[in-house]
Amino acid sequence: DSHWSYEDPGQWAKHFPACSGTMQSPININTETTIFSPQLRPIQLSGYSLPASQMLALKNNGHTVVLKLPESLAITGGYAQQYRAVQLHLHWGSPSNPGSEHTVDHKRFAGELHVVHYNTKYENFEAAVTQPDGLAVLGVFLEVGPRENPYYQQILEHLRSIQEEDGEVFVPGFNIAGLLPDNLHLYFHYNGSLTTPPCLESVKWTVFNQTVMLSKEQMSVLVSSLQTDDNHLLMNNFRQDQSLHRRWVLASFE
Ligand code: BO1
Ligand code: ZN
Repeated sequence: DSHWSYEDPGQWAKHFPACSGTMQSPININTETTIFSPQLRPIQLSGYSLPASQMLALKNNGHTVVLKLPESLAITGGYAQQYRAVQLHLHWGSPSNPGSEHTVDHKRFAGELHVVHYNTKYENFEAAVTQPDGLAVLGVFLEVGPRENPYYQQILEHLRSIQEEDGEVFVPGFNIAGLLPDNLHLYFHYNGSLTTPPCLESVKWTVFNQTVMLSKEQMSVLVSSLQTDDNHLLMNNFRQDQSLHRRWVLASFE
């Protein structure tokens, strides 16, 4: 699964045919054509506050930085079914360009956090990833603001020690919910895919309307700390937006 790169997304479908499907992610969210759905309830998280004694693996996999999450974290509201957390990771641009995957009215944000979960009715992530209701990913837009964000700092302060591909470090647990916006009521929802190969169309996406702020210094640590296999800086790890085809985007708010 490592013979793909952000340099040639046109080649992805050669090895991973799902990448040319009709329910791909990310998408541009056109706020003029979303459908207000009052039955979309606030996203409810449980077990997201972890003690510092619980160490978590943080890894540079050559495509992103991944924080492995214990299965005790779960989404218990907002979705019709229960989903257990697996990992979270980030997408970003370069020192001069934003790098979120989703865009809103064609605005690209500085970066994007993805918290990946699988439906508890399946045995594990591998079983769920091939099912249309298998995964729930929470997407959070990152923007540059005036203050250091202490929750993101729990990840960012370790990036220097995993600058090489496959570098891994164990970091103390913290309140993972602090990485998400305060307001979990306002979001967009649609059916899509993994945004990287194998691009499987198994993701019920939630993209929050409220953004999260990182300082300018934190954003520059994110975009300039990690390397890929060929010792180049790991930058611009976002996919271009994909056609909606027959899909609609729901909004929890008017
Ligand atoms: S994303 O959230 O749509 N950007 C996304 C994209 C790819 C994966 C996860 C989320 N990939 C999978 C790997 C599996 C791995 C799993 C959990 O992530 O294909 O091998 O087990 O880390
Ligand atoms: Zn992602």
